[in-house]
Amino acid sequence: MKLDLNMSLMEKNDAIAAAIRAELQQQGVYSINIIGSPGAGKTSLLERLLPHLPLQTAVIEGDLATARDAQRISACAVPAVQINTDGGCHLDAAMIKKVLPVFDLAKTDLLIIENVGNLVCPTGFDLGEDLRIVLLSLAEGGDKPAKYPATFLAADLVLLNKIDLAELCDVDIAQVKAEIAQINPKAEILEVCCRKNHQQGLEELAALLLAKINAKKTQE
Ligand SMILES: Nc1nc2c(ncn2[C@@H]2O[C@H](COP(=O)(O)OP(=O)(O)OP(=O)(O)O)[C@@H](O)[C@H]2O)c(=O)[nH]1
Ligand SMILES: [Mg+2]
Repeated sequence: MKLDLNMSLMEKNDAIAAAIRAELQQQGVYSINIIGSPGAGKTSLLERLLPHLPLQTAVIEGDLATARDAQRISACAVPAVQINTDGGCHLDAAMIKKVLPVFDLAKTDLLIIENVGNLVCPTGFDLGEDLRIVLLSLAEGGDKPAKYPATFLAADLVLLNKIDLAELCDVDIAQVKAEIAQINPKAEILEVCCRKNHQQGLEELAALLLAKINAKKTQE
């Protein structure tokens, strides 16, 4: 792949993302990029969702420091690699490209990338994904879609997590959904709860993802 020296940072990222997308497509790997604030429940979502997916899945974890999230995913018997950004507030396509050889892509159906916890910075960086999920914790307050519209505009699927805390946090779920629909009418919205013993919406989410993966396969 050729990268022109005069390319802007974003042009370079987009060129690498396009190469990743082509490689994953060639290997028959569907990919998902999950974006959400620190603590929104991204890793919890994966811990609860992975058992519902009858697929060979690989996970890339992005965090400023520690390998804790990759360890949590490995404990689910799913291959995981941790990227530490050492202060960086988002993953970029070059970081993904570098770690891809860790996985046996020929034997992988699904690659899930958990971005660095941040509702702003990851938005502009294409990672070569097929599907972008924005995970919103309702405990953060229902006004976040309106305040961070670019992130929700770029979402294919918005997950409303911590649905168990909505009432406690005075969040009107119907209002949140209406505000997301106003920003991005195309985004699908699902309610989930990722607490270990109070799971909700995970089977529905797994079915939705499997349908999307199958739809892409039949297009090819
Ligand atoms: N009440 C409630 N707590 C949840 C839910 N999902 C996750 N949590 C809790 O939220 C906290 C943060 O969860 P994580 O899964 O580590 O969040 P994260 O988005 O991966 O965090 P970072 O990777 O640090 O950005 C944990 O204490 C979880 O147990 C939920 O649906 N309801
Ligand atoms: Mg996490």
